[in-house]
Amino acid sequence: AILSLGIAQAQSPELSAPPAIDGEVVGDHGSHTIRMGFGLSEGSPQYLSSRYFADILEQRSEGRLTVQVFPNSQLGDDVQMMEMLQTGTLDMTYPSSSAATSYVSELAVFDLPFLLPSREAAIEVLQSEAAQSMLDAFEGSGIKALTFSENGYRQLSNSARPVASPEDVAGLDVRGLTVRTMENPVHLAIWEALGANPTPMAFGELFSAMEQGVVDGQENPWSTILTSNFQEVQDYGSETRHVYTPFVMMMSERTWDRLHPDYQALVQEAARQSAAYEIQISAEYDDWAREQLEERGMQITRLDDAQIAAFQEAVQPVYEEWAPEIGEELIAEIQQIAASVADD
Ligand code: TF8
Repeated sequence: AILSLGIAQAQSPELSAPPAIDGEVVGDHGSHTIRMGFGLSEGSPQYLSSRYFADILEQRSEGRLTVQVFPNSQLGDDVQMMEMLQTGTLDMTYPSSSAATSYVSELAVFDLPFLLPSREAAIEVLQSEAAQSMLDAFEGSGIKALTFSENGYRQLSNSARPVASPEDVAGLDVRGLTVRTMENPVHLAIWEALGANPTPMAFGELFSAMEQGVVDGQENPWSTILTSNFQEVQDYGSETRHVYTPFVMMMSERTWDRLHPDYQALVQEAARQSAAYEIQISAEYDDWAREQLEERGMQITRLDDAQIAAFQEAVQPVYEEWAPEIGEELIAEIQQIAASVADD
């Protein structure tokens, strides 16, 4: 009877199980309920790793620390939830770094197109001292940044036409694609350079904007496209990998300050462990998601090196405009870390 309801049950990918929870139980320093909101839906790597984070806290505090998870932008978008952290009306959130550049401007380095050539390089960067100083730089903002994890390589999808070149984005005889971007100036510059009409918009409004034809397309990792059912309103995908976006797991400084130092240490450790798990399943999920999208009818265009190079060339003006702002030295440092992996 349940099957006849006609609700398509999404098949699940085969994901690694979370590592067993070990480590000592932390002493009794009172009970806290921690509310965590974020943008993606149940089933996303972000959601699954948040559950793991909750399990670690719960087990190692013998149930004194509990985490309530609110997915699907139900408490607000990335920007709004960070503001809620500052005022203390929400305990935790998990935005894209791109949404947080108004707090820590250095984070915009991650918005530069084609900066991180491989996941291995990206992960090395996320674990670097340079990345740790970006987390530390939140101090005093009302937000305690705990760890980076992976949103992933962003890919273009749209409802108008297959895209294999910047010309396909800009349109020759037809108008340029209207592409939703995050509310981030570097992303706006990227899509302007490609000849699109970039339209910044909160993620939670995106599905209906595409459904109603307000925008032609958007760009996000395959896993996000699938877990958000964008394939229902987007016929075409292109494997552009134009930006690698990290997530930042963060807590309200007010909540942090209320926690006993032993609880703080536990929260920090659980954040790192769940981020490591998220990074692992994010890759597994993303590969699977691309296949699933094709199975569900999305026409995905893979781009060869020459085609990617054409995109890279078209977005060069973004570096000219933004590198001085973000810091030439920081960019060089990140590129060097990335290159050290490529050379291995
Ligand atoms: C975006 C981001 C989002 C995430 C999440 C929904 O496109 O990539 O998918 O930050 O909060 O807005």
